[in-house]
Amino acid sequence: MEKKWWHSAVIYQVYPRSFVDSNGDGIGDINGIISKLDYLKNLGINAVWLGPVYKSPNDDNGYDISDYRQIMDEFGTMEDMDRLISEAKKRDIKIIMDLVANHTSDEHAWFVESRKSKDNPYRDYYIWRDPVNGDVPNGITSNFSGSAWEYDETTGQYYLHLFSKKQPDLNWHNENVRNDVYDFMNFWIDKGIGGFRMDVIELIAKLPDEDIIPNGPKLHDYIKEMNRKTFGDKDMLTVGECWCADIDIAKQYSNPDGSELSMVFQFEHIGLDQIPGKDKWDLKELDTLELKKTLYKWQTAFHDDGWNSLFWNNHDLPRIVSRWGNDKEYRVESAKMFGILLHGMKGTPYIYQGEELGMTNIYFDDINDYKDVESINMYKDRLAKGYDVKDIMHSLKVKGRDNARTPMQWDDSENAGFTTGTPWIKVNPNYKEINAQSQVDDENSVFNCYKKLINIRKENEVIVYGEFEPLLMDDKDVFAYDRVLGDDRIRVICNFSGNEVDCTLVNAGDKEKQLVSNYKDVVTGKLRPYEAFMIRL
Ligand code: TEU
Ligand code: CA
Repeated sequence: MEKKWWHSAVIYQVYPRSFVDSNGDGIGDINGIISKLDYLKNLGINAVWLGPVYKSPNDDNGYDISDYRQIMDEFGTMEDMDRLISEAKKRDIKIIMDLVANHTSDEHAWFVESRKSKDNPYRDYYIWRDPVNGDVPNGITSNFSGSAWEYDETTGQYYLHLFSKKQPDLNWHNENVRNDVYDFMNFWIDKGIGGFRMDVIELIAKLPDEDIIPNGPKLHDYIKEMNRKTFGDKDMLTVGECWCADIDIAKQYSNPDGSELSMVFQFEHIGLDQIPGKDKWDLKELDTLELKKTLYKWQTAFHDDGWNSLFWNNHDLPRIVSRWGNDKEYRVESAKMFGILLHGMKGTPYIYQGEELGMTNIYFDDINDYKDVESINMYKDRLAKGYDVKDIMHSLKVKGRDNARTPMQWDDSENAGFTTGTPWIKVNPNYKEINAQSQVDDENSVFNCYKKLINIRKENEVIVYGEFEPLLMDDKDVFAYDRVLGDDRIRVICNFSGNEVDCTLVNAGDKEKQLVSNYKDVVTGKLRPYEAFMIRL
């Protein structure tokens, strides 16, 4: 397979609103990000996936865009953005932009026009339908609760919104829509960005009348067309967000012939702690054997015919150390275990801001502390449906997206060094204990474990291109595997549990062959709670 820079790269996701506030208004901004580029350089990452920074009324924190060619007022100016790209480039860091093109804001000029009249030139940019028996056109529901159809008085029709009603879905079957999207993509490509993360890209070719939402029949035609008309001849990283991709679909997207994308985010492992067929809020305990089977299935799926992305976290997901680890007495050990388990695998790893510090979930008790439209809509919806408020709050604590969106914890000063003003969302009170300042120079910190993992990938081709060989498939506690390239064999061993467990896969005395570990010394024949290491055999 032809080698690509993004095969050996590690990507760091910045959620701009919560990263660093440079001007005291309580909202993270572009100048704040620039001020932390040296921190990111020190960590060793190669690219930043930057959450949306385009002009937006912020119904969904920038995933509702009103102008793709301007910067959100709160985040700064286009000059700031150009400087971010060039300052990052000086440090060999590429900027991957978030491409949110399944929908726009209802305040985007296209939609403002579209809703004016049935014969407006922009009418067909969105998806409009007549009422059926005085009600919604069909039963499609929004990802943010309730019907996906919103009635618009002016013309007496409904428009489709798969997310909030301030996020009308674009009609990708209209060629003008597609060309306008390609135009603004090229506008950003010309600025020297390193690629795109494509928001819910699998939804663009929907056929709402046939109840086909993800993976519409024309999806891959559109992606190939986009590729040809925008990034196809550039050396860019492109990653599609694909909740419904199976292995065959992922191979199609990530075909090494370069006709579509570099890779996709698939979420099969992420859905394992919800009741099958229900919502993410309907909780189920994780079955670790199921998790192992899922991870290993994807690890062994590609042989020079596709590429994986690797992640535990993003801005939509709870913090992994709180979710499947232990965010109390074994916070440090379990945070490192997740890092070691993931970064030994084949694919491109993504680190979400604060993951490298072992940041935890927030556990708000008051619904008014939640800012996320998804959480607030779910709360109202379930309350109206008669759910117990205690159960609703519990689901939010476990799965709410705001868990990942509390401000980055930089130091132990007020508001964790995120802002000198009032933060837009509460800071996690554990910032005095968990913050970057206390970790950067501590060789035993989670930060330095991640730094080492990033470096291991750079120095060991076997981690990038080696085959993946599963071990201990039936052990519910120990996750182990080998990576093999020629004569080089690296073994990764992780205790996924908070108990001491037996393990005879390696001997004590092998400490010097360990590339990274989360305990200082070695013991023989067993693993301590969340113990994890990589060892060269
Ligand atoms: O997410 C897509 C998506 O399906 C999630 O919102 C999902 O419904 C839920 O969060 C999973 O737990 C993308 C973005 O990542 C998200 O932040 C946006 O809100 C959404 O698209 C709409 O643009
Ligand atoms: Ca600010």
